[in-house]
Amino acid sequence: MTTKLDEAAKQDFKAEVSEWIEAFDDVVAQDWEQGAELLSALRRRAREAGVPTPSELTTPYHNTIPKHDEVPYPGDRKLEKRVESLLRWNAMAMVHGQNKKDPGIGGHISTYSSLATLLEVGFNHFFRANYGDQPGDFIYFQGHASPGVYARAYLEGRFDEARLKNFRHELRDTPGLSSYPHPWLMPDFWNFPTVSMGIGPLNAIYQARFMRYLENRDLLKPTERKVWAFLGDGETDEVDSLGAISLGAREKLDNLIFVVNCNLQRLDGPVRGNKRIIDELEGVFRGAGWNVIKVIWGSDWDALFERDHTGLLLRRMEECVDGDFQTFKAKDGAFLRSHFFGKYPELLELVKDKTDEELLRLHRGGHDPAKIYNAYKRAMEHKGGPTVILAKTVKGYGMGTSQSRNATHNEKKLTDEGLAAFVKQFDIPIPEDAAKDGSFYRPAADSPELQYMQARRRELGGYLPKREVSKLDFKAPGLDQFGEWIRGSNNRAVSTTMGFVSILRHLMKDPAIGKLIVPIVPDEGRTFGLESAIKQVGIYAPEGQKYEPHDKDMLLSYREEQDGQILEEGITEAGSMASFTAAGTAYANYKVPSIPFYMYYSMFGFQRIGDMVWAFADSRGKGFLMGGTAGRTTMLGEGLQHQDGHSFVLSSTVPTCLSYDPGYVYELAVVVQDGIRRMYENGEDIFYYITMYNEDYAMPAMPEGVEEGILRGMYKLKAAASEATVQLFGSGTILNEVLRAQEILGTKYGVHADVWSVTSYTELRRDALAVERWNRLHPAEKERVPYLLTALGDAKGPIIAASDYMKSMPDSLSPWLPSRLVTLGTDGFGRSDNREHLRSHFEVDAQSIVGATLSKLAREGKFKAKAAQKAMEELGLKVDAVDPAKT
Ligand SMILES: Cc1ncc(C[n+]2csc(CCOP(=O)(O)OP(=O)(O)O)c2C)c(N)n1
Ligand SMILES: [Mg+2]
Repeated sequence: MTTKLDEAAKQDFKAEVSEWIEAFDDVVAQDWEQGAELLSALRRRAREAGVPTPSELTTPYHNTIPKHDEVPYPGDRKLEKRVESLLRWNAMAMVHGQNKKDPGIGGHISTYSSLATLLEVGFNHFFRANYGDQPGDFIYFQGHASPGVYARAYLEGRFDEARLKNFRHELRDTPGLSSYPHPWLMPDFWNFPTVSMGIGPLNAIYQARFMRYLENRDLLKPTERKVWAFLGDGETDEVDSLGAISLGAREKLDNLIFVVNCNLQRLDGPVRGNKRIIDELEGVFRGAGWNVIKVIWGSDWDALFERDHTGLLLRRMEECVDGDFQTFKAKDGAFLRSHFFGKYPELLELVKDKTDEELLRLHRGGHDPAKIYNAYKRAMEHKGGPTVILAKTVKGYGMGTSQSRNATHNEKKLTDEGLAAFVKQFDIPIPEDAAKDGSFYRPAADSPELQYMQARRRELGGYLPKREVSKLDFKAPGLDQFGEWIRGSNNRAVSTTMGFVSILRHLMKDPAIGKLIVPIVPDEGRTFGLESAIKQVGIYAPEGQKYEPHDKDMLLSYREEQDGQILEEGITEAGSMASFTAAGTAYANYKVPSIPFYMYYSMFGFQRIGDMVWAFADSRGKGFLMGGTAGRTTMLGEGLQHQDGHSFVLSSTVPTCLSYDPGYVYELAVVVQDGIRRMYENGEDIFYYITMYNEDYAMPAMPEGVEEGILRGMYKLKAAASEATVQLFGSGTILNEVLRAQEILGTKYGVHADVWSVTSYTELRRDALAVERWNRLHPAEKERVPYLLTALGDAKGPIIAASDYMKSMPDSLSPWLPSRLVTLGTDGFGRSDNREHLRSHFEVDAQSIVGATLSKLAREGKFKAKAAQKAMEELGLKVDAVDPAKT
């Protein structure tokens, strides 16, 4: 709709617009929230009337909270500043000193220098160490800011000087200080590993969600507890950082606060040199439904803004991109005057009474405690969704010539002059020589600043970070509880997946631990047959089920409940892994020993979210990763991207992960039972990776006395009819092929073989390595024997090992089985075809196992070579086919 207005009408209209704005200003002056309501009512009205109202996601480049809405700062600014200066110095001294005595040892100072005030306002006024008898706030620190967190523990008296001197010297006498937050290395201190960019923010979102899950399921008393995640602006480039933010808004996580340290730089240079990262993030977070609070300019800018009636100052800021802002902070006050204010005579006039020095010191919001306090306070009070605070800071703040330089991230040391200038700027009372050496400085415990600091922490319930694990009263169900699965399937053909789901359902009914089970699934519940579990315990949905499911009359309908037990994550393996992490560490963080079972497509596990698994292990996480649709040839039809033949190679790299490849449900049951006992009753910091297959076959009953073998990695499953000259190893579903091969070998070729079920190559190898190490270090003592060899005993002949995984798994035992071992496995890309063809292609079917056995016997002179060659033909083996590993 266009309307032609004549000149007079135009003027009239202009006046009307001014009147409207004035009226609006009046409302806002009284109550900004009413202003917001008015605007949204108008927008709604406009939409009803068909007037296009494109909504803008970004606001002008200034602070979200206007000056007149700020509350006064409640703390003692002078003492807090003093403490902060001491923290800055000691963090710097620690990194600097360490690099002086041990060149190249590394460390970071510029991240903390930009973050210090943001953390200090939290430590002094917000971060609670407990809520009565309940755990306190959770803080995800920027990993590279660790030196500052250590410096605080030093001032608090938690660390002594010797401890600081062991920063990045973890292998010396005094307990070390790890480079970054690692609960594995500092189990009394750090809670959350964050240093791999993106992992912290993602885990924080799911932590906040899991907290609500525990509350909604009556496992945790609701409190005002918050999850605070501090992240870098560069870190937001990681898909992990932003990929799950919509969950925060969708589930109304007002217990979640992100603080993005927008120092405009990452490692190499500016985050968005040609744009403004704060604008970009504002749009992204607001679009996802977050409450966004920008903290751009410090209080000393307020007066300038108040005097600038034309809006020119704001306009000038909006003409600048982050590359400009970075340059302004890297240069001096005169440069700022001429290049920023100098563009417009009116702006030069605005700052004419300020010296260059004063211009240089005009603070950014993220260095102003009053602005930060107001932002945090509003974030705490915000209801109905998460908040992100976008705080503008200076990277390398106070580091003289290093400040805001592209290379500042990697700065480890200052020059002597730089150090002298630093102690002068922050008024650290140490002699210049001591400054140059990077001497620490901690005032007397009864000094006003330390007394103040301690009083603030007392008020907030104690020190942070800290990690405490209490002994929990937990009794694992005994193996008798698993009787049904130990006795086999009565000839009914079932898969290990089906067996597992029925074990899971049974566990959830256990009166003692049932509630603690946390099933997690990324939109694959039906693939694993979870429908019955969905009906049994419901899917967690904080708002319940607002609709009537179309299948409500059916036996197994889709059930969402506010206290539902299953975490149905949707299609996000990373999000599911974050839930697994929150649930698997709840024993420490909430003192609730929840037991997560994360069931997923094994192909989309370790190789997709491997870094998160590593962080999970670092966190001392417990629980069960259940790799479903396992195996390169058992997962039929789906092809190259779906068929997993290598997750065990990856899982074997995680030191606390125990991996099992069970072929029978009783094996799986034994591992799960023992796992619950070891992790939760014994308190061992380990977790499990167990594969589940979807091939159906009759599950036998458990033979007598095989439990130890199952857990340690192998046991004899089926002895040969008469004395064996060959040993066959089988794992997972390929165990069936191995049993068939045993049969063919005996009946057709007169070769007798024992069959062994190998449940864990990883565990067998770890045991053998540990024994070997002991033998190496104790040459004068009687040699010990690895379990693998003890179990084999005097079993004769070559060993042919076959599994649905890569050959490197059995090959990892070759140091202890020299020349005896022949491995068959599924190296190479998968194909879409059926099991029979896949197993033939990858040479892991019964025929291939028979062929490999005869061939090995022939090489050893125990079977006629010609006969072996002929057997290949009889068995239908394509001896000249291209190697599947290469096709
Ligand atoms: C996944 C991952 N990739 C790369 C790195 C290496 N790295 C460490 S810090 C850093 C830059 C961080 O920039 P930003 O997030 O802006 O934090 P700042 O130090 O500026 O506060 C990089 C690339 C890492 N730690 N993790
Ligand atoms: Mg940055």
